[in-house]
Amino acid sequence: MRFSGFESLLDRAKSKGRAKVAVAVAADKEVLEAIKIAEKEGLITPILVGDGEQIKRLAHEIGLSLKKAELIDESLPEVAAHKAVDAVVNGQAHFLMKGQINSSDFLRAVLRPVRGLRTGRLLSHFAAFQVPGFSRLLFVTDGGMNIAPNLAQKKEILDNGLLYLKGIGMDLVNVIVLAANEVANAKMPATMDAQALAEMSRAGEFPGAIVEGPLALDGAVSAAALKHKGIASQINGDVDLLLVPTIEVGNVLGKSMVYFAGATMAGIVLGAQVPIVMTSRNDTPRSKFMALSMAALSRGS
Ligand code: COD
Repeated sequence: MRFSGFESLLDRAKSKGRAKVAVAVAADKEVLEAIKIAEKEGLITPILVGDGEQIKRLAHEIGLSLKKAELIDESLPEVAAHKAVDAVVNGQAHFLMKGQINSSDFLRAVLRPVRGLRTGRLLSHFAAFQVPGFSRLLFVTDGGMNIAPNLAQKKEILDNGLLYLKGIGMDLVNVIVLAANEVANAKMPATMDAQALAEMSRAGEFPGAIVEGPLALDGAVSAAALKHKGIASQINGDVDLLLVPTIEVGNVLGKSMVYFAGATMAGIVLGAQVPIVMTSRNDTPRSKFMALSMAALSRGS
């Protein structure tokens, strides 16, 4: 099973019923617009944590009714992030969403040692892209949380991504571990890690997935490119999930798809007690709404 685009993902998410989402620092027009769409689609009921007056003013401006929403008035962003995490820990919310707050401050509240959302697993960022002209959703990890993961962390990042994709119904996942070329070279650590992960895959470490690497982006998405380069690949350009070597590679790859190719992106954090919607401040309301759908879909799986 594969997702042809966000609409197919949304259809499945809607079938799960409404979830309660705690939004950390919710006084943001785009965030509230995404909440408005998600509420209308029957996906969520919000708990909005942030500056109460601003939230009410923005909600009024965009025509979002707050009748069914819960409002927690807190004007300090860091404190609001902690109160939103509290709502999840106390069982009031099924998952969490980042609003108008710096990613690192938000993640520190998630990772707080006491009453945080840790599970003992590595938390990692996981993004989906709908790229015009590409036949299916393309997933990328980790372009948003772990800065320069080592091999063991890359394995955990991959495990998180595969657990998510299997949980939402994908039974076979094609993974390419990206590097700048296809030859393992000690001077390029990304190629060595990619080779090691591909070896783990051949040894059966990633059931339900084929993991290949090192491979450059062209060979990951194009059978013709592989043919020209004379590279054998079982995946043969049919990749579902790209594992990137560093946060910068993932961030630049994602923003390139959005700004050069007109892609829509949705991002969440995996590995915590609940899925966490972590979109970028420049993301459109549709992109933030799709991230809510991604989180809602994985709830309980
Ligand atoms: N998973 C689980 N625990 C973690 C993780 C993780 N990914 N990262 C840190 N921890 C734990 C550590 O084990 C430790 O107990 C505690 O958290 C603090 O660890 P530090 O000192 O390494 O963490 P910080 O606070 O300096 O940084 C953690 C961040 C997640 C904030 C940091 O990695 C970060 O800023 N990442 C980039 C986020 C970002 O800017 N993204 C931009 C795109 S939106």
